[in-house]
Amino acid sequence: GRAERERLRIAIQKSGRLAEPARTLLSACGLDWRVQGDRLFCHGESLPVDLLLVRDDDIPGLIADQVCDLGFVGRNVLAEQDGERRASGQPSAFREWRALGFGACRLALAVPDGWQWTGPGQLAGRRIATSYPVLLREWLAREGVDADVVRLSGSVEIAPRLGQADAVCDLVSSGATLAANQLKPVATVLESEAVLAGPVEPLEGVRGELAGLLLRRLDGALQVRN
Ligand code: PRT
Ligand code: ZN
Repeated sequence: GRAERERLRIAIQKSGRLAEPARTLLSACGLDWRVQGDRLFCHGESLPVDLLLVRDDDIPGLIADQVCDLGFVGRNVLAEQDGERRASGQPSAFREWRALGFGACRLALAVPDGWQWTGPGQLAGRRIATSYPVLLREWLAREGVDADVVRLSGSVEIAPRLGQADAVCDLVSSGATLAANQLKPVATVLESEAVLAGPVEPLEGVRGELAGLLLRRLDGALQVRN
C-alpha cells in the first residue's frame, strides 16, 4: 500500500513556467533520472526519489491523496485549493514547506484603464472575472466589499472587453498582458512564487528521512542562489 512506499515521490509541472526551474533545482540537489522520453514518471537514479510530471493544478490533490509526497507548485494554486477545502469544510491536507525564489508573480485586481481608482469600495456591485474565486472572495470579505465573482478557467483578461465582467483578478508578472487589454493593476490579493508543498504533518520512516535530506540540500542550493 501507499503508506509503505519506500521511495520519495515528487510532483512537478510537466510543461509550463515552473517545469524547467523545478528540474534545475532538483538537479542542483543531486537528483537525476533515467531519460524516459515522454513518460510521466521518472525513476530516480542517484537516490530513491522519483518524479511525477503533471498539470500544476493536480499537484495539491496528489499530495492530499498521498499519491505524491512533495510537489513544486505556485503558491497561488496551493492557496486557492487550500481555500476550496476550507470553504467546503474539509481539513487542510497540504501546506507550503519552502519558498523557492522562482516563478514570482502576484494575483492582482485590475480595472479598465479609464477608471479613476478610489479604492476597493469601487468594486461594490461589480462583476470580477477570475480563475481564483476563493482567494478573490476572501479578499473581498476582508475589504468588506460585496461584488459578483465570475469564475473563468482562462482568458480572464479579455472578460471586460467581452462584457462578461467589469474588472479582473489575475496573475501578473510584467504587467504587459493587462496593459495590452487596457487594464491596470490596482490591488494585490496574493504575492506568489513557486513553493515546495508537502503534507501538513512531517513524513515518517524512510520517506521522512529522504525528505529531510532533500530539504537540507534544497536549503543549501537556495542559499547559494540568494
Ligand atoms: O499546463 P498546466 O496547468 O500545468 O500549466 P498552467 O498553464 O496552468 O500554468 P503556467 O505554466 O502558465 O503557470 C504556472 C505558474 O507559474 C502559475 O501558477 C504561477 O504560480 C506562475 N507564474 C508566474 C505565472 C506567471 N508568472 C504569469 N505571468 N502564471 C501565469 N502567468 C500569466 C498570467 O496569467 C497572464 O496571463 O501570464 C500572463 C501575465 O503575464 P505578464 O508578464 O504579461 O504580466
Ligand atoms: Zn494549470
